[in-house]
Amino acid sequence: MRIPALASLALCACTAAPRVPPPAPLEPLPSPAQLRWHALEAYAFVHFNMNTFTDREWGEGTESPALFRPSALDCTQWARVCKAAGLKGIILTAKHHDGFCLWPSQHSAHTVAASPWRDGQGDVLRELSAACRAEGLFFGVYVSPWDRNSPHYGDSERYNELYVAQLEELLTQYGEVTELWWDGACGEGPNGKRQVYDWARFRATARRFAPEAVVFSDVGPDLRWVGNERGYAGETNWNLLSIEGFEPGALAPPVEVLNTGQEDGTHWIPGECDVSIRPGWYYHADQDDEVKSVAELLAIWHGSVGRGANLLLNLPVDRRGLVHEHDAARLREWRAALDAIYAQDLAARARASASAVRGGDASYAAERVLDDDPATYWALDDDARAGALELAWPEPCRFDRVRLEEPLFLGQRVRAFTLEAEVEGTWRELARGTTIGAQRILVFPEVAATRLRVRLEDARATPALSRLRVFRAPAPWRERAPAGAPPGAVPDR
Ligand code: FUL
Repeated sequence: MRIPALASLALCACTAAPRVPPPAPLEPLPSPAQLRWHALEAYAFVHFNMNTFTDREWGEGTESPALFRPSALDCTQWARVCKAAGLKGIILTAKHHDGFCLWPSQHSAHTVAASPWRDGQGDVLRELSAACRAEGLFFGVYVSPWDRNSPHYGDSERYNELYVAQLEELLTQYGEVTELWWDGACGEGPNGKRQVYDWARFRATARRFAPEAVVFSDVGPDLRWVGNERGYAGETNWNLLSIEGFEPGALAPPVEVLNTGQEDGTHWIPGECDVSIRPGWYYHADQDDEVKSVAELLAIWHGSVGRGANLLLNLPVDRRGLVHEHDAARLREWRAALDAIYAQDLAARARASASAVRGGDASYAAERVLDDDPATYWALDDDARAGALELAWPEPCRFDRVRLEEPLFLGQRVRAFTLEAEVEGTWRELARGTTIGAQRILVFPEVAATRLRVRLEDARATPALSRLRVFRAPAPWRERAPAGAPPGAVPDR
């Protein structure tokens, strides 16, 4: 799927050119591919491979290819389930640690070509990439560098050569690959030899064959692991990370750093939150009744997307080769809840004003946060580090959540902000936070307010806001403040 580039949107955003030049972009900045990625919000992981048939999470690499025999594999079903759930793409485990390849790799004998499935003529990647294209989803691949089957694993140079050749197959034979996903696991080879991955070469290979793809690992180069597999980014979440001297796996930065990013990080490497809809990554029939609840999935979405990260939600496809009915039903309920919660932007009925506007130029006025054009924004003069924006309603407006966005193409800026509401003539604090980034969602017990104020209190450079939205969730999903929780906190797990 092609996502429109923000850069080209920017060209047609304002009919009247601004009189005052925009704030200078603050480095580090996102690449065009990263900016497109930020707009995706949520997409699916699919763990489906040899482990599906052995009921395991990690295979040994000695499994017989004869075991791989899905009875009714249908990638169109996966794509339709994902699309209906609002998930924007699918990243498939093309090769997991046991080394079995879901495509007929010329560089391994341990592949679908040696299996009975489709008489050895099948190629799951071909079927999935076609299904994704047909349904308007992006397609991505997980390719484990750890390969417990390869006879060359541990013979570092030889195996790196083979791995690079497999990357080339994956990145050139299936149309556009939007995301390439690397975990950092590096176990011992069959002879006890330690493999040393050539990450620099792997990265260069990805750039060569898929320059438009975003590449995920603990330390990027484009997306970082968020430090846990529960689906939660830090409440403070910088898109910035310093990677000098670090590598994926054992040499990665501490998980706390990956969780929050670094305000003074040297590279733009935003967080991606991976989590499975069931306890396991792979399908296990005895987990059919352990699909996460809608409430859990909503909390995960708010803990990832609502903190400026993206959500990679795993679906363990079953032995038939289908997304199980329980998972598909739960995804539909989850999407219905999200659609109901975010159905109506109440800011559209408000009047916007600001404590100050950049150079007094209407191009940067408060109401720029009310349109859904990501290229327009409210901005302040260069020397400002704080400012306030207000919405006013003619009648009290009931709401329980606010969504904020920064114009990321200018770099990530805001370090501290507060939300306040005027309720029956008295101002009260609703929530406070640190970073905003791509998006920050604050949830709080419902108020009926005549005014809402976003007070930007501190920033790395003059702050700006591109969007402010206000919502009221239907009763079942309305926030009930957990005892002792700070105002505005989204319940964590
Ligand atoms: C990890 C792997 O070891 C797990 O099996 C799973 O694939 C997870 C998403 O990444 O590194």
